[in-house]
Amino acid sequence: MKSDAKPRVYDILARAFAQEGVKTCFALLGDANMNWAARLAEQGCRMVYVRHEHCALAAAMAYARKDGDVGVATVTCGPGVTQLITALPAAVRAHLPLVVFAGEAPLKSGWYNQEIDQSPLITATGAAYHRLHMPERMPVAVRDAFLQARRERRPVVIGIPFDLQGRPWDGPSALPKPARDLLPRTSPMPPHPDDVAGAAKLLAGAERVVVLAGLGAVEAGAGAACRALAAKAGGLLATTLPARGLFHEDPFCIGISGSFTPEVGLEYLKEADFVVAVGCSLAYHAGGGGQLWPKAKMLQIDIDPVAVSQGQEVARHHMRADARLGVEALTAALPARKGSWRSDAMAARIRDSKPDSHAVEVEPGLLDPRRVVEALEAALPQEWEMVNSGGHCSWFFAQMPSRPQEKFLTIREFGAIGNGISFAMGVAAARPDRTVVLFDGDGSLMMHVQELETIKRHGMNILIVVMNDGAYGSEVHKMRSEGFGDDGSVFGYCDFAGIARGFGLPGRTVKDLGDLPQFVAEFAAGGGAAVWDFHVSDKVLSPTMRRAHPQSARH
Ligand SMILES: Cc1ncc(C[n+]2csc(CCOP(=O)(O)OP(=O)(O)O)c2C)c(N)n1
Ligand SMILES: [Mg+2]
Repeated sequence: MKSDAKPRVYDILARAFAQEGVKTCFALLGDANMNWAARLAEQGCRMVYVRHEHCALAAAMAYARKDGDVGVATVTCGPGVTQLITALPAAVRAHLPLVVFAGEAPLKSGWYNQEIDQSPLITATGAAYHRLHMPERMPVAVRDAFLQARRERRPVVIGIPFDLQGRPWDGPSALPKPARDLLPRTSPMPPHPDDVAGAAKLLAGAERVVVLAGLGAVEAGAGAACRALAAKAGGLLATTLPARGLFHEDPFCIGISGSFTPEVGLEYLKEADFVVAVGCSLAYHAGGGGQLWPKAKMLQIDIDPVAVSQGQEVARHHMRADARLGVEALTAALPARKGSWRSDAMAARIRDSKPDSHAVEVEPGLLDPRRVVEALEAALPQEWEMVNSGGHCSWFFAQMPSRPQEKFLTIREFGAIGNGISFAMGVAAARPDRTVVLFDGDGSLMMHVQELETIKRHGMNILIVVMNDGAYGSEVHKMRSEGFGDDGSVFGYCDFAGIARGFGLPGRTVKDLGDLPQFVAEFAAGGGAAVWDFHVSDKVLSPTMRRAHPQSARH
């Protein structure tokens, strides 16, 4: 390490980041960020050096969601920045606070090979981009980036030309106050009494109520309040996909509402005449564009209520409030009712029904994905962290009703595959004392399989479960239903156990689900990471796929 008497700009920038309390940074180095990154590491920040910039950002997203603080990643200029473009829109839509330290091409030369106008690329994703071209102001600009990321809950990318980073520091020796000392201390927002009275009147007239909770309810600690409201209204509970598990112990929770709703839940949602949506943005998928509850009026309780979401008119009735305070006030104002939609028979039905009872005969030597998930649900310890990816198989992995919300991580915004392995790394970094289980598809895992090396090198505890149908399941079923061939969507069963071993990790192909308890016990005893490959039949369609593409089901 070269040590000049006079600090460089990158020294001060590293100190500014350290002062923001950055404990972990996901990084891939190049000329335009490596000096800064080395200095940040010297400040005590743990660096997770990944093998693709997309994965640095995606891991930081999961880290931010689990840690509850700002996620930090760093990339070099030009090609380092362009690799971020698939992850950023998801981070924007998932409202994740992130700060990305990106290099920029040097200002001093007339031409630079890796130069590209970074700002429009980044801002096209919905993230903020700030060029930092005045060294003396850079520490304040870093502080402001952290303030902006927290306040707007979105990614902020700062681009700093690397020739400026290498200059001697001529600014003041003291850093500005960190963002956390400046943030406004806000208290939960209570509802207006008129809104409470109006909502209580409406709700009192309803007979089949569903209380639907989203991540806003989770963040506000509104779980118990929602259960009390549903009990008083004699109604049922449901969650969005990211909030699943919030009511895992409640016998009247029908599970996830949306594309992943279990069979029985669909029936009940169809009968609902009133949905109280708590702390959820009413994304299209949460209610199938409203088709899941065709008869229901909707009351939304949220700090930022909306009439229209993702192109659909979603709620006519609103209460602006913190989720917990709003629900508690509504419960208190709701008159006691005589009848109830609830019954013991209903609770028994919810408990005993399979999420999907459709009969399918699978080929010998292949597994039924529904049975794979049942076996995993039974065998995996309750305290392990569960990470979900996308693809057709995600329907099956969503059917794990015994676990609490804080054990799951689901980020599905922007719908890109290939994120699972990065999300698992982000959770493993945020919870180093825990075991993380990633549920992924073969196509999705293959997209960033190089990160197995990162997982191995950093000694992360990650069990990767691959639902291997030898195909892009989401594509193959749709294409078959439209009479197309399998070209480009069927690849055959590649050997993930062998791939894992190539990266120095144990891998196995699980053939008999009866072996799982023993495999889990061995894995738990050894720790580290492993890849388990489950070869499943592509004859088993998720109910969502079956409904949308009935022709494919008959294939
Ligand atoms: C980055 C990206 N590329 C392509 C797609 C289109 N796509 C959606 S699901 C999917 C297949 C995923 O395959 P796999 O991970 O094996 O899961 P499966 O659907 O087979 O269960 C593809 C290619 C996408 N969503 N994101
Ligand atoms: Mg697949």
